[in-house]
Amino acid sequence: MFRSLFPLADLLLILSQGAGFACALPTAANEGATTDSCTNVIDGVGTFTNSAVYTFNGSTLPEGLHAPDGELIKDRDHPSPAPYNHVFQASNVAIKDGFLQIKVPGGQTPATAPNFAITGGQVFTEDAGILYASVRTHAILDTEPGTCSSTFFYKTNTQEIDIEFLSDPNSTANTAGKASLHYTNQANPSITSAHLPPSDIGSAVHEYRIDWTKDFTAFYVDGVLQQKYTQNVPTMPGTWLWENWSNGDIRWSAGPPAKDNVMKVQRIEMYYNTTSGTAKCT
Ligand SMILES: *[C@@H]1O[C@H](CO)[C@@H](O)[C@H](O)[C@H]1NC(C)=O
Ligand SMILES: *[C@@H]1O[C@H](CO)[C@@H](O)[C@H](O)[C@H]1NC(C)=O
Ligand SMILES: *[C@@H]1O[C@H](CO)[C@@H](O)[C@H](O)[C@H]1NC(C)=O
Ligand SMILES: CC(=O)N[C@H]1CO[C@H](CO)[C@@H](O)[C@@H]1O
Repeated sequence: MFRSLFPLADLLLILSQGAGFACALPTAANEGATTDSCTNVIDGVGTFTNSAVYTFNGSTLPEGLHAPDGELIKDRDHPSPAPYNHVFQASNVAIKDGFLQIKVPGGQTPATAPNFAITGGQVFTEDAGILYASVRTHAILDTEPGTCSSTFFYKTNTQEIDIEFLSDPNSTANTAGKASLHYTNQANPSITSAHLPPSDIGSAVHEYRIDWTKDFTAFYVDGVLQQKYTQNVPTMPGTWLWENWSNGDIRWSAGPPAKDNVMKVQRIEMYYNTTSGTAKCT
């Protein structure tokens, strides 16, 4: 049988966040993988065998990411219902001006809309086997009141790690009447806390980072630790997502927004392990 031999090309980069990673072409250990795997050592977090960097210079979503179309979330059927449902539409996801743009269009009238739904957008990794990661999302989060914009890990409602920005200062989940960032490990009950965002969250790119190991989750803004949890740490493999949505619930997203609310992602940098068998090192 043909065995391909690759030179071991070690590339050591020291990233600004203190992450060093060495990428290598396939070796005997991972021969047969569809793409290269690599060794990414993140200080204080651990080692990850996969990495992906997504930028949005083109006009379509990069390979590895997907935007669902027509996924309806029935918030009105919850035991504690929201006024409206929300639905993710691919038409609310655009790649424009170097950004992945996820929109909740302004001026929606959900009382008369199909399924009483407010439309928003979502993008997720096609890899649904992510198990432990350090994911950095460089984004501008819109302050137009009435949405929840987020980067998060999801498998089930009790296997979920979120950074969420609630843009309406009046959301009763926000503190002191200020639009806030919320860091959560979902479970029953969830562990969550609200933090004031950077003052220019709506106009400047900031780095929102979640680290997830078997022992903890940690939440960073621009490389500065905001929160660390050791309770409710997910243990199952799942998907990474980016979303912007609204369901009119004053206890969370509030809204819908009067004007367009557009979450703009400039760059996603992920270091992760996966159980899916599709190794990636880009
Ligand atoms: C990722 O997988 C590698 C190889 O199995 C392992 O050595 C490493 O500890 C894992 N990383 C984390 C954070 O669990
Ligand atoms: C793509 O976008 C990233 C981030 O916006 C930028 O740093 C990079 O230089 C761009 N690459 C090209 C080929 O334009
Ligand atoms: C928040 O509540 C205040 C006081 O009721 C109100 O003036 C303001 O318009 C509300 N903001 C939004 C975005 O609804
Ligand atoms: C991160 C985030 O906003 N996640 C939420 C997305 O919407 C679903 C359905 O409303 C919630 O269950 C998630 O918590």
